[in-house]
Amino acid sequence: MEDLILDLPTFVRSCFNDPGDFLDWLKTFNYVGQSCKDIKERYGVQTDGLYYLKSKTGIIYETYCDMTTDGGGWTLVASVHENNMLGRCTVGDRWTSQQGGSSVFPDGDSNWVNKVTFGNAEGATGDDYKNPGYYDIQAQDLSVWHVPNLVSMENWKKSSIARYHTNSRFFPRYGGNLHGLFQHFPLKYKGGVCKTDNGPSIPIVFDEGDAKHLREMYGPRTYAGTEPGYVTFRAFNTEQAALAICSGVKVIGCHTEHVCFGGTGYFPEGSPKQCGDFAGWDWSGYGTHKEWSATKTITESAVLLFYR
Ligand SMILES: [Ca+2]
Ligand SMILES: [Ca+2]
Ligand SMILES: [Ca+2]
Repeated sequence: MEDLILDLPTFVRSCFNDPGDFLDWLKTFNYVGQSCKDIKERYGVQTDGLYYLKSKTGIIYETYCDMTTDGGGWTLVASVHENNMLGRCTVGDRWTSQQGGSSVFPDGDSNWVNKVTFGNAEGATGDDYKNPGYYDIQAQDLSVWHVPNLVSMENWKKSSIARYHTNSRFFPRYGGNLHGLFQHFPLKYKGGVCKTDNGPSIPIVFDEGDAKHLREMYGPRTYAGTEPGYVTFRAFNTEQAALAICSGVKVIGCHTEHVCFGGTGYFPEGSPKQCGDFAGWDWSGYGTHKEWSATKTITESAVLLFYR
């Protein structure tokens, strides 16, 4: 046993063909920070990929860091994935409700405001993902990627149908991250009315794709109620259901369920037809891109959320 311990460094080194690979492996243990921005600043790392992070309370977890976009330092904290558009607030609808879209559970699963974590970084395009960074990292800006389902991590960036970030350092005004923001703007059914009580719409800068193209991935009838070039938080609809995020648009209308995702667990209009992680994106048929329906491409892409 003692021999094994003494020989451990030799043994570990022997697992790598290239001494350079061994050094890279060793470095992943040295690179521990509270966020990808920390790691970037401390070690000058410039490679996208998985890194270990440590939360304030001591949880060590692994997530993907975008170390290149706009100077890098972006931490993947969550992904919102729709596994079954026809399952209306059923299994997998973690960002709304897995309890059936009933008025009995109007708040749904509450994952936007709790500290429950699920999924894994590498699986972020195959299921929902949420790590401790979601509530632990004090961020300034948000970056969003729409990545087709099941694309492998090494191809996320080049396969994204849209990538953008905010650059106005808006998070500190609202609690420093999404967990804080949704305390300021609770996702409560009947907690407000559309247009007047929506949360902030923050201007965005595109890293892949453009504002017009992203807006036009939603149903044609939504265009009159949106403005491209923003990310919006907590948008109510006509029936006072609260949706969490409207990606790529400012909402100026009330049919927010066709352009926003996540939120409360009860959507009265056509109940439970608008209940689910991607809400009513299929209102005029699945992936048809007619009337109120989004394209199949955006419907079958996960939304990856990053902080910096
Ligand atoms: Ca669903
Ligand atoms: Ca989901
Ligand atoms: Ca509606």
